[in-house]
Amino acid sequence: MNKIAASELILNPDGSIYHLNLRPENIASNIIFVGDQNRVPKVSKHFDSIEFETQKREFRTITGTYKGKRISVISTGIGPDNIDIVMNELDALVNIDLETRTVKKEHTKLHIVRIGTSGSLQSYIPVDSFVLAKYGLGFDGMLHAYDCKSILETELEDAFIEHTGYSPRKSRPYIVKNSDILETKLLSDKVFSGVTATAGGFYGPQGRVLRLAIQDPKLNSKIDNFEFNGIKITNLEMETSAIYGLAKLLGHEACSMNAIIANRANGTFSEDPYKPIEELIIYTLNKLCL
Ligand code: R1P
Repeated sequence: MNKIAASELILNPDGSIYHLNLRPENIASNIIFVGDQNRVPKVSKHFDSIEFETQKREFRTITGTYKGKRISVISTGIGPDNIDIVMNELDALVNIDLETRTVKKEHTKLHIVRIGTSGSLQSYIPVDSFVLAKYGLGFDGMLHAYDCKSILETELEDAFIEHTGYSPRKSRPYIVKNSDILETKLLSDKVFSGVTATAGGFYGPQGRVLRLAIQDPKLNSKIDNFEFNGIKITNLEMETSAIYGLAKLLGHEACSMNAIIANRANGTFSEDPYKPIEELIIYTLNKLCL
């Protein structure tokens, strides 16, 4: 068994993993991701009981039970670079023996659901609605650091690249499917199903122009009108594709639920963005812990 060096798998003096500050016994196998650390207690306030709480930087974790089922909620902060940290460290907590620094023989699967905020790209998906991401479409490039060819939806990627004339100077857009098991649990007639695009930034990478010109000013409208076998790109945020990619590579289940607080197609913003988030938290907890 290869021993993973201290420089590669970094532990804190108390044995917890470097960024998340967690030990293996601190997390449940059902995990909710939120971006904002202040959203963690907005999820855990619904729990029956709380057994553990910690925070380091933007990574806040609370573990407890909901309707008798053990569950953790963790804030990831913003962006795919943070998702690389959170997914690898969570996986290490369950699939690497931190004492011997070796990969465990038995694989443990995590069930991960992101509850995030997002902007809709389609006028038929209004503010205050919910979108479940059937696919994550990554513009961020993070996943290309890994040997990921086997999990990609290459036909869909090629059609998208051709339709948009995507610049070869940017990283190749990658597309990864969600977890069938979690989709079945979480989908209902209250939720749109779509493709969630993930950008590696908030302004230029999502086509927002303040003072800087962007590389392709027509990219957002080409994204909006892309269609392949009935599949359309529904919304834009900053984490989903990275979660889907790393979950699939590491053997975990993942699904992303989006509260639509802005509609980029018609320029509207929710009058009370906390309301759809609160409703999506309750909806997701109940579907997940049936
Ligand atoms: C940007 O404001 C942040 O909000 C969205 C984006 O994905 C990005 O993280 O999600 P969260 O509300 O989950 O953070």
